[in-house]
Formats: sequence, structure tokens, C-alpha cells
Amino acid sequence: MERTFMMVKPGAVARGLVGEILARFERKGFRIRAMKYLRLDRALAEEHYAEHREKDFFNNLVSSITSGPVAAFVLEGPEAISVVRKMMGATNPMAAEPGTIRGDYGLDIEANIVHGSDGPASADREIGLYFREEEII
Ligand code: 3AN
Repeated sequence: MERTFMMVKPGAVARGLVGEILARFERKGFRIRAMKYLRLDRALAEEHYAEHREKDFFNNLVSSITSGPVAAFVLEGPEAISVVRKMMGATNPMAAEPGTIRGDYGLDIEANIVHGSDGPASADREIGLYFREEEII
């Protein structure tokens, strides 16, 4: 069993897509180990996207992720990290395959609907950024 961090971003929350997106992961068989509805402050957003600090889209990325509430989850299942990434689809929603979340719900690369950890180290790091140990059930 593996755990990963998944987030429904502000644009998708505003469009009322939290339930629909979460339902895909539940139907697939993932177990929800933790969930939280929150608005990121700038410090948490910069920490979350620390690896992109030097990118020209960094400021827009931070503005976008702090623009409204997000829904954050710890999902657990076999190969959760790569399966969640596969279900999310390519980073660029215009390239993402139909049938994936990004392929089905959006066109904007900076507000690309969902975030999912890209490896075991980032899963550990991101789960720790959003959840205390006792919040993971
Ligand atoms: P992913 O979210 O698929 O792991 P990353 O980690 O490369 O992709 O990028 C993190 C976030 O940065 C993406 N979810 C997207 O919102 C934004 N992003 C990535 N590449 C670009 C880009 N070329 N232009 C604008 N925003 C981008």
C-alpha cells in the first residue's frame, strides 16, 4: 500500500467539481485517509511549489493556488502515486488524454484542476505540509 497527496485546486472547487473528482478516485478503489478544506496562505503555497521557485510562472502559480479554497486529501492504495498521476493526466490540459481528469475538465495549464504528488519523497513532504500525523486515519 502506498499513500499520496491529492489536491483539488481553487478553480475546480469554484466550479463545484470536488465531489466529481473525488468520486473518480473512490470508484477506482482508493481509500481516503485524510481530507481537509482550506485556503492556502502565500507561505504555504510557496513551500508547496518550492521546486518551481525559479520558473517564470511561479508567481502566477502561487496567485492561482491561493485564489480560493482547495480540497486536500491523502489517498491510499497500491501504487497510489503513479495511479493518481495517471488518472490526473498530463500537466498541460490541452495534451491530456480524454478520460483523464485534466483531459476532461479544463484547458488552463496554470489552473489545471488537480495536483498529485510526483514521487515517494514529494508524497511524504506534501502530506506533512498539510496534515498532522493524528489527522491521518
Ligand atoms: P504536475 O502538476 O503535473 O506535477 P509540475 O509539477 O511540473 O506539474 O507543475 C506544477 C504546476 O505548475 C502545474 N500543476 C501547473 O499548474 C503549473 N505549470 C507547470 N508547467 C507550467 C507552464 N509551462 N506554464 C504555466 N504553468 C505551469
